[in-house]
Amino acid sequence: MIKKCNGCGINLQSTNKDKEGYVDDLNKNICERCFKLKNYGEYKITSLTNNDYYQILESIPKDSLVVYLTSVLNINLEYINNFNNVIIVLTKKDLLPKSVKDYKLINYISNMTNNYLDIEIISSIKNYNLDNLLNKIKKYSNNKKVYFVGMTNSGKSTLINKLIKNYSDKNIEITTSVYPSTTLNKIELEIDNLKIIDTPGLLTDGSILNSLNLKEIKRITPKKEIKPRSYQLKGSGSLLIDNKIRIDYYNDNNITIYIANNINITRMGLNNPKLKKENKHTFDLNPNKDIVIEDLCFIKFTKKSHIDIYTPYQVNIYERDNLI
Ligand SMILES: Nc1nc2c(ncn2[C@@H]2O[C@H](COP(=O)(O)OP(=O)(O)OP(=O)(O)O)[C@@H](O)[C@H]2O)c(=O)[nH]1
Ligand SMILES: [Mg+2]
Repeated sequence: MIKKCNGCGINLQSTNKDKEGYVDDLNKNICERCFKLKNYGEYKITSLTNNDYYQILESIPKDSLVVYLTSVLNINLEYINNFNNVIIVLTKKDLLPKSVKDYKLINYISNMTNNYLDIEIISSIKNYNLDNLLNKIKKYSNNKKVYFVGMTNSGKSTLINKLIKNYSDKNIEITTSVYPSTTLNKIELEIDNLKIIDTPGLLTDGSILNSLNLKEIKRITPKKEIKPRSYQLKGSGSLLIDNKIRIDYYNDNNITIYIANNINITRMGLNNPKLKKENKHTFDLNPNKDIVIEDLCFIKFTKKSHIDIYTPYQVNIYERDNLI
């Protein structure tokens, strides 16, 4: 019988050290990659691709309940229409200021899609709304398997670990990490009479994480409640984020930046020699729009404005209605 890694779901094998699932001894329950990630924070890049992960999601029976997770910092419902019975879960609420109300976030999501049975806002690390979520899953599961789906890093495995801890007597911990592609295949578990299946997260080409090394990924990932930084912009100028991403503005505006608290933001004149002109993105914003720099930050603009953004990274930058 093929044995699977308890940490990432990949088939264990003891023949090829460079391939996923390697263990020196098949009696072990987690692969070497998970062992090193859990114990030393060492991350090994995997050769699996988004296509591999997508195929796993395609095998989900159409009548199953899908718990579709997306982080409040990176709302992405790109794949939601692949599924019929969906509970949308916004994760990592603890990272937004406490003053942000759940009903506003729910309202925002309900304007993006109609394809859901319910919406829940949670924080796994703060145990926030997990009872409510479990009740909703029970309500809609129909005694069938329940699939946890979402982009990489949306917090699927962290949530399942919390459900195991809170609602079962099992002593299992799936591998989680700040890096992309931690879970590599399906992991099936029984929790409180529910059959729950973790899946590998999907990747996007536009994530800034694709351009960063492991140390930088850790550095830009918010760990605590974000303290929004507000600026009253007068006339024209530039904001330089982390000494790299340049945002040029040309009229008065009130803006707020939501980014990890440790990242530097400096204001300067448009002719400052520090400023470089790389990969230009231009936006003509109507009032009350956000600009999202995928997996780095979002910026709330209040007034109509023309904005030029220059970045050394290949990163997706897009506008949306104000989230907050
Ligand atoms: N602040 C905060 N961080 C969270 C929460 N849930 C998960 N995270 C963090 O988000 C990162 C990704 O979590 P995972 O559970 O590994 O994400 P995943 O969706 O399983 O990712 P893949 O396996 O790659 O698809 C980790 O650094 C977690 O600690 C949460 O409720 N709050
Ligand atoms: Mg995972």
